[in-house]
Amino acid sequence: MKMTFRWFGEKSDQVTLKQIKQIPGMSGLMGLLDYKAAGEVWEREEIAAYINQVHAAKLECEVIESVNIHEDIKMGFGLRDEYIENYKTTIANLASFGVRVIVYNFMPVLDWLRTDLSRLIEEDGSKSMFYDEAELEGLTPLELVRRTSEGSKGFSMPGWEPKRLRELELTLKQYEDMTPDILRENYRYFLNAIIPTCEEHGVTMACHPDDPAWPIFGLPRIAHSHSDLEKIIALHDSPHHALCVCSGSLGSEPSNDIPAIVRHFGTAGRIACMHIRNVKYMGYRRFRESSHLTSDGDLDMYGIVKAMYDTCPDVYVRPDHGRMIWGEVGRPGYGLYDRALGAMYLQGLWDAIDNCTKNK
Ligand code: DNO
Repeated sequence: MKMTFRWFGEKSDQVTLKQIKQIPGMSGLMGLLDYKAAGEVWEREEIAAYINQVHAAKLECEVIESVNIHEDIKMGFGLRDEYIENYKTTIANLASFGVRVIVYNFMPVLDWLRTDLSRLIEEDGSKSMFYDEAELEGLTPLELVRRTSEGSKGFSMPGWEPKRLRELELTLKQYEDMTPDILRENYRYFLNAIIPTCEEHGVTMACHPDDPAWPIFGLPRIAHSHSDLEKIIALHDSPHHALCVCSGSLGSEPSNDIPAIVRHFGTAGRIACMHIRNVKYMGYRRFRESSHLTSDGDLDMYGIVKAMYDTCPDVYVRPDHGRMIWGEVGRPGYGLYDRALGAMYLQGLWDAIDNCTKNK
């Protein structure tokens, strides 16, 4: 397990590289350029500016997240080949700076989604992200976008780039006749085009699952269950086409058995990295993000780490969203303190498993 942390760049993150470096066991980052719109080439100079800073802080940057896919690729529109060429250039550019894994998703229009980015947890006064399907039903997509941008306290939110959201109404309309099968075929087309480039440059693509783990606003979503992930892996036969298993995204749906998913795809050699966090169920399609501690939520964190230890011990991992605690003000989900506690908890589980295994 290589422990990493998400960092949004010097101008955009309230957390500093020095603080990240001081978290015990931190090997590097899962980085991103949060200002890039889907479809744009990530230029060498901008990648260099980000990664050189990371290296100067004595951290690695072998994973990059949120290289977002233009909707024309997902919808199979005429300009998709142009956007695919851009994507290939981005892969080669990232590889030349030592990037080995790219995390992306194939969710139509909207990336992850919550109905409240800062819900008070009465028991201890902390705040966490919260989702309630009943609340969502009363909102139009545009109202939800407004609510999310108001709740983000001026910070950029990954997957919620302004350009994409400006075109929201039109894009939602364009998806009206899209079925999951058509979406998967467009996905296959994309993979067939880019995976040879990944093979040439030693990069693995890691697909992030749908968050939450069900369709929203009637949009087709194809990455939220064990069988969905099987279908995705079957789209292209290469170890460079893999998964980013996100326990909290898949875990929003109680019927998803996360340790079993990790075991299955880990054994098949198709997990490149993991986002690990816990979820507390509060009713049907109603949940909040809890601390990483098993007893605070409903996921089996030991089972998840054990499955990873047994089947894919070398993958990159990061603690995922954290609560806001100790008065911290920052990007919802991406404060310093609770994510640092999460990193320590995951490493504690790992050490205990490692000790028991070796001293058996
Ligand atoms: C949410 C993140 C996602 C993830 C992207 C990858 O906080 O986990 O934004 O990075 O879906 O493309």
